Amino acid sequence: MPDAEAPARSAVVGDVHGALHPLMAALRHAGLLDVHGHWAGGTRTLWFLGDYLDRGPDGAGVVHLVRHLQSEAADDGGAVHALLGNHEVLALGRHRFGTRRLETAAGPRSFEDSWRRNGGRDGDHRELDEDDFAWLARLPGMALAPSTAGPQLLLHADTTEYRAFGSTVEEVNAGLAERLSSDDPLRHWDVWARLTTRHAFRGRSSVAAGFLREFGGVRMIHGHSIIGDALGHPAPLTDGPDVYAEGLVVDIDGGLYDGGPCLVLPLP
Ligand SMILES: [Mn+2]
Repeated sequence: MPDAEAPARSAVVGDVHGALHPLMAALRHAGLLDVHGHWAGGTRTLWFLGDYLDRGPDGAGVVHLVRHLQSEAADDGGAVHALLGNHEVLALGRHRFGTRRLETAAGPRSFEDSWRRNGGRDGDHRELDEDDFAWLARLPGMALAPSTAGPQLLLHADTTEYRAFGSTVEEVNAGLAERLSSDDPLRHWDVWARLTTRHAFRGRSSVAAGFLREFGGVRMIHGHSIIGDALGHPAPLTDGPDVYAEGLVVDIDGGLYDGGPCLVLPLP
């Protein structure tokens, strides 16, 4: 008999955007972090869906927390996994290519300008070191998380543009890593542009079903698109994840930087 009081074996967290203290409070509430900021999840597994940086006060602090939890969880026989968000792609582009003028499909752009327009914070770039940027550049874009309900397809953005990088989870992750290690800023820009699109599955359960057939998983869980924006209410009124597309898709972006909650979704 499973113990009804036992915490879920795995949990998923959406976009943090520099909101270090609300994140820590939510992880403590879920029993995954102790009051000193150390891993308390034992052998449990925690997944982050990307967008650690920008908009909020301490994106670098969020990256450092995720990284030290990865190491502490591994020591305890647990695991912390982190996926790539479009804001990590932006931070990497700004770090590597700065103000260089790029002739993109959308017109002339620079990573510096786009980073600034999308909530980039100088403090984050002062506090991230080369090892942090190397870690960001290796983050996978997608993962299949096991659960008793079947594998859950985890990804940052609610977009089908991941198909441009590959047709399996492994291919997508290899394709992203190859592009993010490229010296060609336009290859890098292409990742940012594609992962910034959204709402591909809203009201389109057949698109969601096709995407799940292709990449695997009985359900997908994403962040990136604030639940309140999609449902037409202010972010602070969000009280839980939004399950849509006939139950095939779950949005867990509560809109932390907009005053919404930090949602921690347990997997069955
Ligand atoms: Mn995003």
